[in-house]
Amino acid sequence: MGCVRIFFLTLASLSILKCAMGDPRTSLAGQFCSNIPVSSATINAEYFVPAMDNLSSQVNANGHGTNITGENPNAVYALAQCYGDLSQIDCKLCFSEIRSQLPKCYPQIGGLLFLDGCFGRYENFSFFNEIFFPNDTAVCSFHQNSSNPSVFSQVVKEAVGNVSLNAKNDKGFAVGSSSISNLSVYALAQCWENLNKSLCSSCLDAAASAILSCSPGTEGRALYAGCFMRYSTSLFWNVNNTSSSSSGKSKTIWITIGFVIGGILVIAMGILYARRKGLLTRKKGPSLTDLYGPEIALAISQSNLNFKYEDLKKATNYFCLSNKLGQGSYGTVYKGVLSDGKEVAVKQLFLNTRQWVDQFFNEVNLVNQVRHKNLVRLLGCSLDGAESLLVYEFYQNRSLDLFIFDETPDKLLDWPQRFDIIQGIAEGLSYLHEESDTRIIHRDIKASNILLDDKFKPKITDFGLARSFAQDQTHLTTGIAGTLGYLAPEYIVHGHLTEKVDVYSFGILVLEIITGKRCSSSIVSASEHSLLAKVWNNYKANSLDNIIDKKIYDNNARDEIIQVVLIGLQCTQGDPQSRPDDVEGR
Ligand SMILES: *[C@@H]1O[C@H](CO)[C@@H](O)[C@H](O)[C@H]1NC(C)=O
Ligand SMILES: *[C@@H]1O[C@H](CO)[C@@H](O)[C@H](O)[C@H]1NC(C)=O
Ligand SMILES: *[C@@H]1O[C@H](CO)[C@@H](O)[C@H](O)[C@H]1NC(C)=O
Ligand SMILES: *[C@@H]1O[C@H](CO)[C@@H](O)[C@H](O)[C@H]1NC(C)=O
Ligand SMILES: *[C@@H]1O[C@H](CO)[C@@H](O)[C@H](O)[C@H]1NC(C)=O
Ligand SMILES: *[C@@H]1O[C@H](CO)[C@@H](O)[C@H](O)[C@H]1NC(C)=O
Ligand SMILES: *[C@@H]1O[C@H](CO)[C@@H](O)[C@H](O)[C@H]1NC(C)=O
Ligand SMILES: *[C@@H]1O[C@H](CO)[C@@H](O)[C@H](O)[C@H]1NC(C)=O
Ligand SMILES: *[C@@H]1O[C@H](CO)[C@@H](O)[C@H](O)[C@H]1NC(C)=O
Ligand SMILES: CC(=O)N[C@H]1CO[C@H](CO)[C@@H](O)[C@@H]1O
Repeated sequence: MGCVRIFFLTLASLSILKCAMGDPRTSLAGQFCSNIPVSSATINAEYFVPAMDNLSSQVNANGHGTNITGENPNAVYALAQCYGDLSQIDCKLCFSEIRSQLPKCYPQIGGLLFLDGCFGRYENFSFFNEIFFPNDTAVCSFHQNSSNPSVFSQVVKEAVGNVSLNAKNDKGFAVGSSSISNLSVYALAQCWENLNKSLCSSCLDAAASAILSCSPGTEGRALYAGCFMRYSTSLFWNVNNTSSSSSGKSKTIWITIGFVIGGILVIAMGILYARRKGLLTRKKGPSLTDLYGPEIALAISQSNLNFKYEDLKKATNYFCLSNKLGQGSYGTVYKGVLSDGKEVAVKQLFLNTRQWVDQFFNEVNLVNQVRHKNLVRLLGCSLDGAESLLVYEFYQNRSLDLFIFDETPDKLLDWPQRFDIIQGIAEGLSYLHEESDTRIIHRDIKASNILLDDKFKPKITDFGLARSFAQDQTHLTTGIAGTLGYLAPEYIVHGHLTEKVDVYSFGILVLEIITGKRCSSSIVSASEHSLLAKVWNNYKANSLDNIIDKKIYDNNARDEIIQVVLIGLQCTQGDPQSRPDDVEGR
């Protein structure tokens, strides 16, 4: 094994980890996108950002909010609701997840997103009084855990009945539990606060009757357009709340976060202003000169980084959904085949770069020069169409998450392959941090951002451009980019961005690769919440063998695997100073 120094893991660092935060419950309960694509002339993305900004300030103050921005038919109607037991800080974290995940519906014109701690929706029509939608559903766990299903069903019925009754009588939110002898069931009910009493009641009645169909499963969730309900055999809600009406407890944290959020707002307003000033709708393909003036147009068109929008549109079969590869930060990625037969990945950006195109182009140019065998190459961009596009190399095996979390045998990566992947990611990251001319902090290292080529060599994608999306002169970030679960505590709480943030995410990723478990998988019972906590517990109990993915466990490799687990733990220490600088392994 390589040169990574394994520090002695002190008890102090363990306690830092423990006090990281409460539980914002950001695991996914369900996402439903509308089936109407945005027609290219009516890009409601223009209004999405300001609508979310406005919602964000309402959610911070009240735990919920609604907003309408723009004019029909392009208007954005948006709603967000935190569930009543979340503390103010957990509510913020949950909403920030909503804000970053909702655009995954793009280019569909709207969508609903249910997380376990909050809800968000946006559409181009008014839906604020809707309590049903076509995909209303109960999501059940089929795991049963009761020697006596009929008694269990009785307990579920009582818990659900009590919370829906209490929620109707008390501002649309209630938690509660019921038990008979050694059986306990915990339940939560939440109506969106903009609904009047009668709409709330109807929604809760429907949700309650739907969720009962989950019994005797150990978990049930009802997802309705106007309310959310859940029951579980484990206690999943926060016992110690600081409900939205209670005043801030820890002022220092609020000030820091306020500062960060303020920063996001200022930047977003800046972008908005810049965009408003510019070209809102444009039907026929204008020339680069029309768009950007002769000087920039000349620079772009003479560059070999320039792709034509029309060509890429054809290459991706008009951004056909069957070509969709996935969702990266800032946009949807499609597979494309250029006229010369070359396969590429085309990212359709959600944000419009038009007003800062020269700067954006510089950044593309810069990132194009960052070359390393473990980094995905950015081939160029297109700036002359309805949306800005980025063009990347295409890799046959898509992304790492499709392999390590998959149970099917033909997707199995053995230990030597996983070890090579870890090693390759470490080398790529080291290069970004230290050896490339532009020092780059990735900010969003996670399994889905690691692509695999036909020989399963890892390639890090989605790096570099975060800088131009969130201009960042100081060390305070302007927007918390990244994915909860992979985010270092100091970055979430203080917005403090250094290479150590990547080192932390890398550590989480290493643990995922070894355990085959996601750090925050969807619909898990509350008890299996944190992968990191589980690994620590096994470390303390001297039983790390338990956490190794059974499919790769092998006596000969065991020592090496354990050593890599320790590196993962080393990288995820709460105190950034205790994390290694250099994750490269050779
Ligand atoms: C959000 O919109 C409301 C209603 O127009 C307005 O009073 C409030 O100031 C807005 N908040 C922000 C942060 O723009
Ligand atoms: C929605 O947010 C925008 C941007 O802050 C604000 O101008 C508008 O007044 C808000 N509308 C409503 C209905 O809250
Ligand atoms: C929403 O957008 C679709 C597609 O652009 C359009 O057909 C529809 O009329 C819009 N709805 C409203 C209420 O404007
Ligand atoms: C929503 O319902 C429609 C038809 O009722 C179905 O085609 C679609 O797959 C559903 N969407 C999800 C996410 O379940
Ligand atoms: C829950 O409901 C049952 C009847 O279904 C009732 O006997 C019990 O008192 C209720 N408990 C609470 C805490 O409301
Ligand atoms: C609950 O108690 C019953 C007997 O009283 C027993 O059969 C059952 O296994 C217990 N269940 C659990 C989960 O402990
Ligand atoms: C089964 O139910 C018991 C009692 O409610 C609970 O303590 C235990 O954690 C449950 N086990 C699982 C795997 O959910
Ligand atoms: C609640 O709102 C709905 C829809 O706006 C309306 O039809 C209904 O009359 C309202 N009910 C009450 C009691 O205000
Ligand atoms: C709630 O707060 C009390 C006192 O502050 C503490 O003793 C208890 O452990 C807390 N409970 C949870 C679940 O955090
Ligand atoms: C559900 C619940 O426990 N709500 C409590 C949250 O905390 C406030 C005050 O801190 C109480 O008033 C609520 O009853």
